[in-house]
Amino acid sequence: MPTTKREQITKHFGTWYRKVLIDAGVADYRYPIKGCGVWMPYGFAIRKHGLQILRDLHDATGHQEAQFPLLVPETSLEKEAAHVKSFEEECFWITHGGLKPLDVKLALRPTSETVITPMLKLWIRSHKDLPLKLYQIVNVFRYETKTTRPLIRVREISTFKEAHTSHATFEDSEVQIKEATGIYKAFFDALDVPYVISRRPEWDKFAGALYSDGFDTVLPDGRTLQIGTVHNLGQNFAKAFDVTYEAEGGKREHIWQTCYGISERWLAAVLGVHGDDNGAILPPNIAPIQAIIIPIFHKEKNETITEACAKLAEKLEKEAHMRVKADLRDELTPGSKFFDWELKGVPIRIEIGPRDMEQNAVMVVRRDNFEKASVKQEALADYLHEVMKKMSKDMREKASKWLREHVHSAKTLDEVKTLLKKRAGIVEVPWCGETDCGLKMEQEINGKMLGVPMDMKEEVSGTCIVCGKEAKDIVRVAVAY
Ligand code: 5CA
Ligand code: ZN
Repeated sequence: MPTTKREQITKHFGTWYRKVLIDAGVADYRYPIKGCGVWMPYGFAIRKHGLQILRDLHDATGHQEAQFPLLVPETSLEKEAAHVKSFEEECFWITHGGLKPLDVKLALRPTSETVITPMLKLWIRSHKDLPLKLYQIVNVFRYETKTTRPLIRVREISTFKEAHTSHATFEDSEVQIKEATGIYKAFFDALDVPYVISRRPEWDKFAGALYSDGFDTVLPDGRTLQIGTVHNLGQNFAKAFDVTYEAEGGKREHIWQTCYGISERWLAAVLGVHGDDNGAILPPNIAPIQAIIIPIFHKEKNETITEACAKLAEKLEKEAHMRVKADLRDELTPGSKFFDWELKGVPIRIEIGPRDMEQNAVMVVRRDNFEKASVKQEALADYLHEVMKKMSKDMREKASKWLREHVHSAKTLDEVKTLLKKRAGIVEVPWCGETDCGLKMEQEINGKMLGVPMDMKEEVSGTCIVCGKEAKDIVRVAVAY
């Protein structure tokens, strides 16, 4: 019996990851343009289920889905000074229409503040139009110069969920930040992916924002991955595009904005956080196939068993409302079918052999721990729903425990360096709050400051690990993707 092992995935994560993406039929980045990949049918199906959860969470909280153009005129992109400074080098630029040079260059949107805000100016008149909460799920383009990695750092971000909200007051925008944070928590909880939330330091906040909060998880190689960000934009874009509303006294005020984004990185996190040496392990919530039924016969094909498998698949789909498939391929042994579906991360395997047939039972095997149980057919539907719930809970707990074990605290630069050299995960350290010390810290440790914890009460004590002055904050640092 195979057991869950995480040797390959932790020691050779890059190799494991690339192989699983292609061999499991998730995504293929061997396209002739760097950082652009293909969603293969199985990956596309996982994506669809994940996005449904994300859409439901937004729709249930009064967000409206819309879609804006891909192209941004340079004249719009350059309106907000900090924004253009950060993004102009990261844009793909269109300079020609056919063979004729364009009067105004067009950028492929790197994100959509400068696409959406000019339209808000047309739509928002009075306080009655606020709040306005919009989102879109589209592709955006960034000319990334760091090493590209499938789903993790791509140049065509093909699955960019960006929400953009407008409010009458700063206080309302702060309430929105809390709601957005709650939506992202719920999303990652549904994927059983654990995270920490940190307020990014000034030098790493989103260009044009007052502040940015990042969700980070730790991948099996000990590096952190930013899996989502929530930004309070203040009135920076509203002022740049002069978007105002008529307040109750008749006075015109600039709107307050927030935005928050999640990309296909959520799937990279799901694969990395849950996978084992046999391949992917998908949370039942987003698995395109929740249970795979495999006929077991030794020598020759057994028609009765084959038929029972096909029938059971149909029955579970109809009566238990599960996504089920029977693997009736003649040319493969049961063993090689197991291998295939394990690689693809199907949560539950159902085996039917001659003995099971006699007892009117089936064998149920969990992908996450290979636990087996013989279950009577009549009790199967309820049993499977229970198992899926249990599995999701166990996966979340296992992943959370692993993350907790990869958060350390340290009191000196040397301790941090040693921990990060071993790729031990996240380290919490005291910091005086000065930018100079922060930048020096990043340089010394060869890592990044994730920022001040937003998901726990900080008890600040000790001295800055760089300058030795009294600490103002505890900050998280890590080697980040
Ligand atoms: N306008 C804001 C909110 S939508 C924005 O663009 N924020 S962002 O730059 O932080 O991007 C949102 C999220 O997209 C990031 O937290 C990160 O998880 C993901 N992301 C950013 N760049 C890439 C990339 N090159 N490949 C894959 N995902 C990315
Ligand atoms: Zn300092």
